[in-house]
Amino acid sequence: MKKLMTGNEAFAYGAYLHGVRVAAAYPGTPSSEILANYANYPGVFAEWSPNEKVALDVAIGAAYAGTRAMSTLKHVGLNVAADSLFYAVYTGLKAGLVIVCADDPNMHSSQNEQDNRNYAKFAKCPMIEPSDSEEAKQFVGVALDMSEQFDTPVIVRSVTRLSHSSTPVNYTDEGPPPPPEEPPAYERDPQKFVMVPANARRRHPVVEERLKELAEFAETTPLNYIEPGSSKLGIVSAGVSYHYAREVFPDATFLKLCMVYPLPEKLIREFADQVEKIVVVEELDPFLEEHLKLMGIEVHGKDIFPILGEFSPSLVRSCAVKAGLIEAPPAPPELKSDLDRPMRPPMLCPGCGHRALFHVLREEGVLVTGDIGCYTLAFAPPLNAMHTTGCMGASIGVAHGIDKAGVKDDVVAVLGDSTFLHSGVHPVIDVLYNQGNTTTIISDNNATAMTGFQEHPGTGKTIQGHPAKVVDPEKLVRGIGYEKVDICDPYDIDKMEKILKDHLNSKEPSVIIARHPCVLSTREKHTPPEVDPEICINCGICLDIGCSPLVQEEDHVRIDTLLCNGCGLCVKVCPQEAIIER
Ligand SMILES: Cc1ncc(C[n+]2csc(CCOP(=O)(O)OP(=O)(O)O)c2C)c(N)n1
Repeated sequence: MKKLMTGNEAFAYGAYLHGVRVAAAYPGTPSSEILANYANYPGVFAEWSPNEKVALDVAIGAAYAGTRAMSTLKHVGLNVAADSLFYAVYTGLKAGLVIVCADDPNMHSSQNEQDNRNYAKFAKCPMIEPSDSEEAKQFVGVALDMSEQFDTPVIVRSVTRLSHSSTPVNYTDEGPPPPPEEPPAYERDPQKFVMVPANARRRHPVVEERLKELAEFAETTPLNYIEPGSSKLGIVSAGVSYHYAREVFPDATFLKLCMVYPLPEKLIREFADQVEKIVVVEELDPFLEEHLKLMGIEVHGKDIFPILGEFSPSLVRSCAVKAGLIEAPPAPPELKSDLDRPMRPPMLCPGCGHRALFHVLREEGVLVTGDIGCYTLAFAPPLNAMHTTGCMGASIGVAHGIDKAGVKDDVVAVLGDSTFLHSGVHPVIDVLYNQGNTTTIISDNNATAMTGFQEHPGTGKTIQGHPAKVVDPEKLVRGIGYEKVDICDPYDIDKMEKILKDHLNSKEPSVIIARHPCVLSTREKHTPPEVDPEICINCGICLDIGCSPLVQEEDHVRIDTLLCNGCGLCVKVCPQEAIIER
């Protein structure tokens, strides 16, 4: 039987089918649905961990204990988990460990574009790359087998297009292998698992030797193969780019490399001998291209295709035409360009608590170091109320650094509740320990909203929706030693302003928890207010809160009652009292 599955559903199914019993992740687009789907299978343990490093350590622990394990993350998540990846490559494991890592070419939902194939080389960790959902399912099994055969974690690389597109998957009703009858017994082996320098020095040659064995494996594994075609042109490709290239160069000879690290040099040379010209079609970095060049093979790649962004069949085709590799196809029918569509910039939802908080921050004129979450949208007009954003958890350290540099502006750090628990705890410790006086504002909507409402340690529920202990940010920061901590609903604008002023005037480090539940999770809707056109002077002040139901008409503002959720923020900000609660 065949079933349409997204790449992420297929990764989850593959993990279940191939006996993964423990999986851990922190959400991040485009990888989040892998764990969310996996958690629905029977007889498995899945957890949302507070961050990717913790998740990978959990998976490593399970694999040390002889249980097949998986950790899934987005590309930047591997930056957070890299320390753990590197040690796990040294220690090896007792059972298979697969890390499914999804890159985001074109940064659909990310702060940077990075090609995590580089991590495979950097960490000396094998990597394989599926090109569709069927391969996604199968490759999880392949990775687990490789992991056990070579005693190393194996990374399976995805990209947004693969993770989120649906293609057919062979689906059986067969379940995974039956669970072991006895609980796993931990085999103590400190020489292998305690990476003090003396042991690590013994493990490094093992890693190097293993890489050689893996390179030999790459030569013969069915993951890498030549598809014969015209000898005039040879295409080297992997992952989703392979399908684009297949469409554009139907007659060429292909080298499909599903194992992208280590690479099969003999197979590559064999392929190179068969063709007159070699072109590498790969998104992002010239990873394969550089390897071939290092082997002394003449090859084209980034001289034809861009290093930036995401590929598509039409992009590959137009680059190939420009480079004279193929004839220009007949002109396609004219499509309406993007510019003809109405612009819909992303905006905070009507009723979002972040909006009320950032309205207050803007009114106070404070410098805001921001973080990553829905609230990052506050940087954009008309709010214009966030002045830095880098990566998750960066807001607090950056604010502390600005403060220590001697800047006289009032500075606050703002981050969400999920982000705080991901990577905000250590920087608040730093501020306290190093006598900073930064005010940290946790904009707490009781959700990991931006990535799809995954539970986190503050929500009181596990990934399966079971009740869990709540990690209360207030108790946490008080426990660390913060004495100045206040909680306020940002919709109470007057109180919020008062608390903010008080914290900014204080000489001690402090925390404000701006708490308002996410409107998308509560679905709370009140009666929309009304604008009295007789009173409205069209000053535009209400429009500055950036709420989509507020529409400017010729001589007054109108409220689109379908969109409005009746939060009443516009009522509070209107200086004319022209917006009236009903
Ligand atoms: C290292 C890393 N992991 C994951 C992500 C994806 N991501 C961005 S923001 C975010 C959490 C957002 O939740 P929260 O801080 O509570 O803010 P909200 O969106 O609810 O306002 C996640 C998971 C990321 N950008 N970087």
